Amino acid sequence: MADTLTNKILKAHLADGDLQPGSPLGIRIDQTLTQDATGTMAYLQFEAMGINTVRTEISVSYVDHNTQQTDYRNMDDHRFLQSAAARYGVYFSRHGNGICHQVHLERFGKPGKTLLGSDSHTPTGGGLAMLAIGAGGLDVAAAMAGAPFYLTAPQVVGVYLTGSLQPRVSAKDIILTILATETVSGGVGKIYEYFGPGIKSLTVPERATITNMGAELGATTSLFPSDEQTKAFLASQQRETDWVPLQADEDASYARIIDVDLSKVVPMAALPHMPDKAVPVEEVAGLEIQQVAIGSCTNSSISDLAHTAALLRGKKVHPRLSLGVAPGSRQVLAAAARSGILADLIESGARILESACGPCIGMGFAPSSGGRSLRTFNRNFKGRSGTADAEIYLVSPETAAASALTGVITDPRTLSFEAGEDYHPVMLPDDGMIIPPLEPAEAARVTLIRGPNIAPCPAGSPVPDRLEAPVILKTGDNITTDDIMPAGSAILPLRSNIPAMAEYVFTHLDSNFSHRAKAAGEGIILGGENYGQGSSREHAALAPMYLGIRAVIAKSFARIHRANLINFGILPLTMDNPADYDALEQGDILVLEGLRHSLEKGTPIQARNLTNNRFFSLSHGCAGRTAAILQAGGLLRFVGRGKEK
Ligand code: MIC
Ligand code: SF4
Repeated sequence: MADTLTNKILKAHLADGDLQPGSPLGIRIDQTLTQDATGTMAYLQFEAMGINTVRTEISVSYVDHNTQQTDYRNMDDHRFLQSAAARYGVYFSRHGNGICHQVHLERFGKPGKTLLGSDSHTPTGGGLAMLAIGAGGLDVAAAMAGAPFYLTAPQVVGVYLTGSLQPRVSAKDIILTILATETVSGGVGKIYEYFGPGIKSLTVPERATITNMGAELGATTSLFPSDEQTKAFLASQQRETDWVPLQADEDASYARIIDVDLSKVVPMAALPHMPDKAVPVEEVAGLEIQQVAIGSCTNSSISDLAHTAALLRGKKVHPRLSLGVAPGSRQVLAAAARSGILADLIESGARILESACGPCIGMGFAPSSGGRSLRTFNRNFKGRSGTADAEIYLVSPETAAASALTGVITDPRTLSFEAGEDYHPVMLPDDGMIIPPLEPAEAARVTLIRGPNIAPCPAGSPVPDRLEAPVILKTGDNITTDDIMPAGSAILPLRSNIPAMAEYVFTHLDSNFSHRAKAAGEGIILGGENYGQGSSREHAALAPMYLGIRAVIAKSFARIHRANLINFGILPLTMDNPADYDALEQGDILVLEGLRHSLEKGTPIQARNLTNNRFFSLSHGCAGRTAAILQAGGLLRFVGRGKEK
């Protein structure tokens, strides 16, 4: 039977279950990546599993999210991560070496391999024909321990590309165009596979921009074939031997096909505060801006910087605004320096920021109050920039650079500038900031370095048979993990200290949440559609669990967050009749009975709202392994019972 590329890779890694969309599936994981903000928990959990060394082909620990070192906590985390990498056979990419997804693409990614990363933008690797999936830290720890990764077998959606991009239109505009119609929840349970004659003209970094932001569709991942472009990219990294040709069979069938004629794509901007609110730039052209930021794992490749510099060369950024540029990796920064790109950026007035996530996760470069900021990033959720009332627009590097010159949102096609091909930047692979794993005997002698901010990971408790608890908070649709467990410079240093971090749960939406939850002892959260979209941070489950949240009732869930809730023993419940949402209010006391029986038998749960004496029906959608994890009180306890192979 003709196969999609997705199914070919899944079949080659099948460990459990089958590929029938919607059914549970376990796959072998070849590579893992962690970053510092999710990594400390992941290695604490790996330690709790009692395994000596990782059982993957390659595992890499990156430090890129919190590099500000405003006090001892940050460096303490880094030292812990470095010692854990040495202890468990993991590569360690040091602080300053670059953003995990960019560096992984450059140095470790291989076509046809599976990659599981404790970061939602792990699908960046799909640009290199890897099946690269984002997950919570605990799932990544389990994969490092050699366990299969469990997911719901996805539907494969084909994206058929024809034509080629017009000048000053770029890969970011392609994915923003797709987001505008597919929306931030359209990709849940799906893998987007790109094919067609249009892919030939797209380089690996351009493909990676598209697969990176496939995360914003809610998709399991996105995937490009491995072809001559892939070979050229690997050759530029002196890794040509890692290349294998890979593509879907000619007559492979897809659940649905989206047609995109690249020659018709125009510069796009996602309006505040959702990545899918994308419109042509010309519709918002002329709006005054105070800030421009170029970088993040979406748009920080050397060609992104070359296009930016070509536009800025010999000119100055508008006096009203501040332009920040964060190259994606040290390799990109060095190539920019050697080729003259960096000098042109500096001379234009750009502030060169560290090769790290930086402003993308609210670590500095926050906009002014009520400010309008143009960013080449992937998320513009309210408050994520560090300024609650700022307006963030997501755009391509070309649009960002053009607007940095004029001070207003500008369609780059309306300015004249050279393409940037004359820079000829050369990427010189240099692994000097990547510490390879130690020999096993030496690794066994390493002790983990734990600073005072590193608290043990709290464990969940088994789902009770009866739960009587209040609704602590009622939220709307598309609640993000940034809403649930915000990041930013004040909160990110607490990632390895759940009791301290729990104080900030929902703090931007409701500053009293943690207080109410603790006072209630046990509680329930009520959500709308696509609850928990966005990042992979398991802290958005772990910290509520610490506050006594036992169940989240929602209209629907985002994939990674639902898995994280299960991993920490919190029931993810959907309303059988979504209209019941309207009859529930914050403060209502709910009684949920027969929970364990329902987990065993897969039957619906009868819930009663004691406040208005209404009954309604809920489903958990769990069976087999996921039901058993909830019954055990989370994945760590489940593994502890020896049920995970
Ligand atoms: C993000 O972009 O939201 C993050 C910060 O990279 C997160 C991970 C985290 O919260 O540590 C993600 O995308 O998973
Ligand atoms: Fe870092 Fe931003 Fe990418 Fe997340 S989206 S990994 S914070 S650059």
